[in-house]
Formats: sequence, C-alpha cells, structure tokens
Amino acid sequence: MSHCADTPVPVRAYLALGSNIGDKIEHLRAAVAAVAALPHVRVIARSAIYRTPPWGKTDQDWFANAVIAVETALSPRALLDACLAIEIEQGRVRIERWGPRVIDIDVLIHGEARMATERLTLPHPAMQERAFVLIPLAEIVPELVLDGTPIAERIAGLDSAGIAPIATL
Ligand code: A4P
Ligand code: MG
Repeated sequence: MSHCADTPVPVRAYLALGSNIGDKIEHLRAAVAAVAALPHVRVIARSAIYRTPPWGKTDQDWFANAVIAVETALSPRALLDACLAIEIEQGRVRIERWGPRVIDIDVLIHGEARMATERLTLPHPAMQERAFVLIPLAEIVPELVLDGTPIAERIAGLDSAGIAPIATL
C-alpha cells in the first residue's frame, strides 16, 4: 500500500468527554455523533458513560464522563479546533475554570505527538491525575502504558471512589 505525500497517514487519537449540566448522557451522545460526522475522523471505540464525582471544584453537580478512540488524518491542532467547534455548537459557555459545563471535549493523546503550545498540550497534562479520565480510557485500551507505567497501575494510585458506569455511549 502506498500513501500520497499530501495525504497524512491516519493516527489513533483519544478524546475525553465530560458534561455536568442538563441531560448529561444526551450531551455526551450528541458530542460523539458530531465527532463521528467530522471529515477525516472515524470513531473506532467508545467507553461506557461513567458517573463521576466533581473533581477540582467539588461544589458542583456530578459529571458524566467517557472516552472515545478515533482514527484521524487531522493534525492535533485541527482535531482540537474541531472539538472546540462542537463544544460551541452544543452551547458551551466558558464561565469559570473547572466550572459546570454542557460539554467538554479534551484531546488526550494524538498518535505519538508531544507538544506544549499555548493552544494545545499533548498528551493532555492532567489526565494522569484523573481517575474520571483514566478509568474510561483503560476500558477501551487496557494495554496502554503512560510514561512507562501501565494504565491500571496509574489508576490504582488514584481515588476512584464513586466512579461507576451508568449507560452506554
Ligand atoms: N488545551 C490545551 N491542551 C488541550 C488538550 N489536550 N485538549 C486548551 C483540549 N484542550 C486543550 O480548555 C481551555 C483550553 O485548553 C482550550 O481552549 C484549549 O486551547 P477548557 O476546556 O475551556 O478549560 P476548562 O475546562 O475551563 O479548564 P481546564 O483546566 O481545561 O478544565 P479541565 O481540566 O477540563 O477540567 N470533574 C469530573 N468528575 N469530570 C470532569 O470532566 N472536568 C473539569 C474541568 C473539572 N472537574 C471535573 C471534570
Ligand atoms: Mg476542555
């Protein structure tokens, strides 16, 4: 098989989804449908939807969280911009850091990409501290190793209290 120089080889990327306003489950499902409709993006795996206690800013409603795997020819920046556009389309308004949100879509990993720019840091810098990200991620890619540590080992070192699957994505 050959590839044209101007046609990037698709890479595997992982996206984290979160919602804690209104019909959370429906918001996650709508976001995945929107991701699946993007050109040059194919959804290849989806975790369950998990109910998770609020992290960081704890005086807010529980979250619905999930992770999907995609295969994409989009660059990291193009994929991020597409995710941010979906957030806006679904009515996200940024009020406060870590505050309530209709939908949050984070790019966790994009192939082998490693970068730290003003717009985008990859792999996502906070994912290793967040059971609400790693538990759904481990469901779809249990063999993942993060900076030399198997994902299950990472999860074992985190507080997973109150995190449980509640629906299919
Ligand atoms: N950005 C940089 N790197 C990335 C990346 N890898 N993926 C930039 C996505 N965005 C990235 O994001 C702000 C900017 O980060 C983006 O415009 C992009 O250019 P944001 O989502 O608007 O910011 P935020 O969500 O208000 O702040 P922050 O720190 O990103 O919040 P988090 O980390 O998303 O945390 N508890 C539970 N249980 N479940 C949750 O989902 N989420 C949060 C928010 C807090 N507590 C939670 C949950
Ligand atoms: Mg975000």
